[in-house]
Amino acid sequence: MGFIQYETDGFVGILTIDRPKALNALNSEVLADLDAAIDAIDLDAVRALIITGSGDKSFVAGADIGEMSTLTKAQGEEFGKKGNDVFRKLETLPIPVIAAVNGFALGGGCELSLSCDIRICSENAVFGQPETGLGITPGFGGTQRLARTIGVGMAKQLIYTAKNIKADEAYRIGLVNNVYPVEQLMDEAKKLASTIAANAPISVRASKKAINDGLQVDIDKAIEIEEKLFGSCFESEDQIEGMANFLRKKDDPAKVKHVAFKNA
Ligand code: DAK
Repeated sequence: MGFIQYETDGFVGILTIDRPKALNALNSEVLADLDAAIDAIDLDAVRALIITGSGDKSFVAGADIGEMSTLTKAQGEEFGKKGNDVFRKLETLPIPVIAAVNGFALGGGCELSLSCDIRICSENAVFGQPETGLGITPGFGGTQRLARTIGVGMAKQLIYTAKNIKADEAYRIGLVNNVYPVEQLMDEAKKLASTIAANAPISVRASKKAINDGLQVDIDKAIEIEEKLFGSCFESEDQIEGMANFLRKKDDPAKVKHVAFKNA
């Protein structure tokens, strides 16, 4: 895929946005390649996905300003929809997605990380929504997902001021879960992804769906969503074996064994 590299490491998929000359900025081609790369992920073989940027300087430095600079109103809306459709596909991917933010995550780059389940970053990471300084609004979900992630007040401050923040501030406001030295970031991302991948895939997927879908509705409906997804795990091989393993352990600690969860 032209602007996307994809590899797997055990149950973990690693998707790299690869346009380093433009700091991995998102133009229409990158978005189309990202869309196709997400579609091509074998969800029977991969249990967690990591997204990162190519090079040591940037995750994604935003939507491509050159491409956007001459858009008409209609084209602007179309470009926004293209990005939103891809980001929503990522957000609703059945498996967890970790953004390993290895440098600039500005505008569309910050928004890409927000459509992932978990964000971790390197010490050189820089986050921001510079759009109001460019005469536009955030257009790939930033006005919606940033507030849902870090709270309305802080999201408004970041968007209205267009000021960038460094990794330590991103950690302080809960935009990222952890900050690592640059050279450790991918190892830590893989460790986190592998820990997730070692748990029962249907439970992890059902948990992601319950959290995401539940956040869109009122608490009574949200609890119903959880009930349905909780119920859906029963009679699966993983539920039967996971619970049997616990009971064996209670009976005789020597009988404990590692459960190799399946997709069943
Ligand atoms: N777009 C295009 N090219 C970019 C780019 C970007 N966002 N960011 C960097 N580049 C390119 C530079 O032009 C330069 O290319 P050459 O000149 O070498 O050809 C190359 O990457 C290296 O960049 P610099 O030379 O500038 O590198 P520095 O280390 O000096 O600076 C920087 C790094 C990240 C601070 C700087 O490049 C920068 O400020 N970049 C722009 C960051 C930014 O403002 N990003 C947000 C873009 S706005 C919407 C849809 C989407 C969006 C909004 C609305 N709808 C349709 C409603 C999203 C908007 C955005 O993402």
